[in-house]
Amino acid sequence: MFESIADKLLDAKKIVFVTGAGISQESGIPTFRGKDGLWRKYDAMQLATIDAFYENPKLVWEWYDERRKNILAAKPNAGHTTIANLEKFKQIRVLTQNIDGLHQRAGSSQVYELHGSIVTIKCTVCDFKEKVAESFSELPPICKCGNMLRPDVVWFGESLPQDVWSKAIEEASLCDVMFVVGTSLAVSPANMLPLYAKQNGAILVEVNPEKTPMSQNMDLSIRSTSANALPEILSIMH
Ligand code: BV8
Ligand code: ZN
Repeated sequence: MFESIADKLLDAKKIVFVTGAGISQESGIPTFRGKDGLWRKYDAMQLATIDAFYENPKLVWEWYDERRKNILAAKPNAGHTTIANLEKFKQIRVLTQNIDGLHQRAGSSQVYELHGSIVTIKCTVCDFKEKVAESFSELPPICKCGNMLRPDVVWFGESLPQDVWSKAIEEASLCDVMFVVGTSLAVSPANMLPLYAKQNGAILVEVNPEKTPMSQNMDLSIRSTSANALPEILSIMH
């Protein structure tokens, strides 16, 4: 699958992976598209907003609790483990829209969580923040300052963590090859990262069973699943 860019891959110093829900689909975690994107009768895009949270914090917490249970029960797949193993050969950076932490669990050491993490919670008012230890007896859980706790994720209409976003732009602008894996590129500003790489003359490779809005900008489009396609990159490195 990757023969046409094998030389570029072998010459590359820094390789960046921009990933989305598709890379975790083969770990049993639903994507946001189509029927997958619905929880009970709610559209994920509706629930992942600060308005939905203040309108019905218990409902939003139940959604994240259920997703966290699925995610903690899931295992990284060959897509995640390949990216982690490539660190033996190249400088690898992962810029992910996923909040599931599966890249880190697969062993990737440089992961930038653009949209936060489902395994961390924070206070809606004070600067309290901690990893989720146990499931909560009462929803929404209350902080010691008396205000509601919330998942440490970025909701629609909220800005990305500035330090993570500026680092992501830097890495995208300095890479030799960028793989865009398992994302519909429907959400901004994350969907602009391939543009930064293109501006720097990087090789752009897409791994997705379906076309995306940037397919025509790719140097190579692999119409396959990530767990099926990515391991082939390793065979080129050996
Ligand atoms: C912001 C965390 C500044 C929470 C998420 C109108 C027009 C344009 C933009 C906007 C607009 N109105 C508002 C905006 C901005 C908005 C936006 O982009 N909206 C979209 C919907 C139009 N963006 C924001 O609000 C961002 N903040 O801009 O701040 C600002 C502030 C105020 C006002 C304006 C601007 C914040 C966005 C972050 C939101 N949080 N997640 C949670 O997860 O609960 S986004 C969430 O959805 C994910 O993180 C991800 O980013 C996105 C889903 O996309 P994908 O991951 O790509 O998944 P998807 O299901 O869509 O696609 C899966 C793909 O995988 C498919 O292509 C499929 O073919 C493929 N696939 C499937 N299986 C496999 C596979 N590929 C490989 N292998 C497989 N096995
Ligand atoms: Zn607090």
